[in-house]
Amino acid sequence: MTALATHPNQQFLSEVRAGLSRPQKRLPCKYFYDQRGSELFDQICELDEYYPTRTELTITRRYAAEMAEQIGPRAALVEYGSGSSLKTRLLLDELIDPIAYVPVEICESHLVAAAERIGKRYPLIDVLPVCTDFTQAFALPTFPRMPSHAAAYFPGSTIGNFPPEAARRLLASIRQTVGAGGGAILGIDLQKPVKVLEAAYNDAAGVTAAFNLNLLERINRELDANFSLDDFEHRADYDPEHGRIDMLLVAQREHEVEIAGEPVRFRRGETIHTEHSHKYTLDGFTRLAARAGLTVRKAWTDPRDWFAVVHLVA
Ligand code: AVJ
Repeated sequence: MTALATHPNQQFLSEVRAGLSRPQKRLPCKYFYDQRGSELFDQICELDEYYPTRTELTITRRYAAEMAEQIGPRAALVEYGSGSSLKTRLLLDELIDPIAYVPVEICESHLVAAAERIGKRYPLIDVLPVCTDFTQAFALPTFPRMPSHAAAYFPGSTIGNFPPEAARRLLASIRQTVGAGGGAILGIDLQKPVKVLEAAYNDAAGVTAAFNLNLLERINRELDANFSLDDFEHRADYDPEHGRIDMLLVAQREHEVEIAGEPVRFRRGETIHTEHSHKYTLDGFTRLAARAGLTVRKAWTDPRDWFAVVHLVA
C-alpha cells in the first residue's frame, strides 16, 4: 500500500500551509466551526453588540408567511448549511404543502442531527440530507415524491464571507442546483454605521476574540502545531473600500511556530487574515446576483435597514 494523502486532516493541513505561506498570511474561515468554535459562535449570536442573528430572526418571524408565499406550494426547501433550526422552522411552518427538506452540510454529525430534528417535527415532509461542501454545485437527491420546484434557503449572511467573485460563483451554483423554476431565500447583512459594525466584531466580553483565537487552538490540536495563544491578538477592522469587516490575528512579537514539523515565522505586528464579512447595499447585492443570473424579486428588512432577507429567482 502506498501512503496516500488520505489523512482526515490532510486537506486542512494543506490549506493551512498554503495560507500561511502567502505574503499576507491567511486562514480559511470555514475552519472556525469545530465543536468549541460552534459553541463560541452560538455565544456571539447572544451578544448585545452582535445584531445580525437577532435582526434576521425578527425579519423572519415577521415575514415568514410572505416568504412562503413567494416560494410557492409543493417546494423542496434546500438549506445551505443545515438547520439553524429556529429560522428554518419558522419558514417550514409557513410553507404551503412542502414536499421535501434537503439540508446540505459538510459536517456529517451536524447534518444527521439537523435531519433528525426536522424529521421528527415534520413527519409529512421527506427529509433528504446531503453531505457535501456546498461551495461546489451538487445534484439534488432523488425525491420519493416529486416537488414542483426547489427553493434554496441560505440564512445567516454566510454569503458575506465570500469575496465578490467567489460569492458570484456560489450564487451561480445555487442557481444551477435549484434549476429552472427554482428560487432562493438568502440572508444578507447590510451597510450601517462603522461603529456598529466594528462593535459587533470587537465585543466587550471578548467572545469574538476567543472565537478567532480558537482557530489557532484547533490547528494546535488537529495539526500538531504549537501556536501560543498569548502571542496573538484579535482585531476586526471595517474596510470602507471593500465594504467589509476583516478579522485578523496580530502577532505580538517576532517568533516561530511549528506546524506538523515545519516552521512558520512571524514578524512582530504581522497579521493572519481569518475572515471577510461583506456588508451589502440592496443595490450592490442586486448587481452581484444579476451577474450570477439571479433576480431579486423581493426584499424584507428591519426598520433600521440593518439586515435583509431577499427572494431570488432564476
Ligand atoms: C455567520 C459567517 C455570517 O460574518 O458575521 C461572527 C461569523 N464572525 N463574528 C459573520 C462571525 C465573527 C458570521 N457569519
